[in-house]
Amino acid sequence: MSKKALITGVTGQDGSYLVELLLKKKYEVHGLVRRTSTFNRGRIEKFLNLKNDKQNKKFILHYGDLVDSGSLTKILSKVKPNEIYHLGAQSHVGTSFEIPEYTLEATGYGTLKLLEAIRNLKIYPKIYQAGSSEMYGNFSANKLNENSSFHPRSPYAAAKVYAHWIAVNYREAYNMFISNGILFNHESPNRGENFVTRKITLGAAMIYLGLRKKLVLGNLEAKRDWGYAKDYVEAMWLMLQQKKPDDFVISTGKSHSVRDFCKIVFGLLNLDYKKFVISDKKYFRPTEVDSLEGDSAKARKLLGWQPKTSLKSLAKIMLKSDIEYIKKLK
Ligand code: NAP
Ligand code: F7E
Repeated sequence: MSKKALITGVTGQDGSYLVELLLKKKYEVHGLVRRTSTFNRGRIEKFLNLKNDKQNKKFILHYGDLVDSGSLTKILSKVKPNEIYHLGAQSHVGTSFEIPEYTLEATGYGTLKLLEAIRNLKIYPKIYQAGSSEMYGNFSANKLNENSSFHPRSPYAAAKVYAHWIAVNYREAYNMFISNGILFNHESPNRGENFVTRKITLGAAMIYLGLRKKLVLGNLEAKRDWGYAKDYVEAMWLMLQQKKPDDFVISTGKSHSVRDFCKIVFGLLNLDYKKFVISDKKYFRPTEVDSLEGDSAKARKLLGWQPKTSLKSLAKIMLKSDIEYIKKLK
């Protein structure tokens, strides 16, 4: 019998790559989706409309919401998954300053509601909890690993610290199999359009195709350790294939500034980014995380995981996809 997985956040960037990976591995995949007024299944549509009917039946969506514990209980008792990938969250750091209460509600409290529902139902799935490098906040001279301390610098990061520690607590208190991934930034053509890498590849593609003159960004000096989402969902899966739950940093170990990423992307089009990119204070955050660089030695050793995609290759993949996307729209 095939394993059953339930994904919260299935319509998001990581959800889309995880569905692909799990279907390839012959899982029956269930996804929690919220009701939205416009269609938001673009990233996973191709897995729902497969001509191959057999595969289609292996991917099933359920309406629910992380702020609605009744819906979580209903889905969990119906599906009884072997593995849960908890990716659902209000995941935009900048926006979390505008909607801090909702961010805590969905990202922090939503995690507690999910764990509590699982515990009360007396089901015993393996659970992946989507932690974030944003939890570290302040830059440290050393690369950040599982033992580095947290200093959240946004309502989003504070909510993720709560989610991380409540997951550790449920693991210790109730012996539940919960692994926290502490993932550094990961990007792809499926990245939301208001995260900086996608904003840059989409903006550069539009400038290249003559549809725009300028690209307005915020802080160009911030540095991030950027990897490819497709590589990172493999690490999530590997965490749940272990005998024991644990916490793992997933990162490339190399950081670059937003300015560097602009240079790479515009350079691929033989354009000088300085002629097109503007930095505007309106996109600066009240508190910024200046620099992040992760040490994923533990994951490399225990999971046998490693990143496969360089930043330049990632930029190429994203840019190519955005040029095709805009040409299609035109
Ligand atoms: P994303 O593209 O923003 O996707 C977030 C997902 O969460 C979407 O499917 C969204 O649904 C869903 N969601 C939001 N609020 C919800 C609610 N109240 N109830 C149910 N679902 C809800 O994020 P991502 O980049 O795939 O990231 C996946 C997870 O990893 C998130 O928890 C994120 O915080 C974390 N993370 C991401 C990164 C990264 O670099 N990408 C790094 C570390 C950690 P809608 O489509 O309906 O909005
Ligand atoms: O910002 C700077 C911005 O929004 C990266 C989420 O997936 O990764 C993501 O959070 C940096 C920041 O990602 C713009 O100030 C400059 O320093 O792409 P971002 P993030 O905040 O790092 C972590 C690991 C997560 O967990 C989150 O869920 O880029 N920046 N100019 C800009 N950022 C945005 N969004 N837009 C700009 O115009």
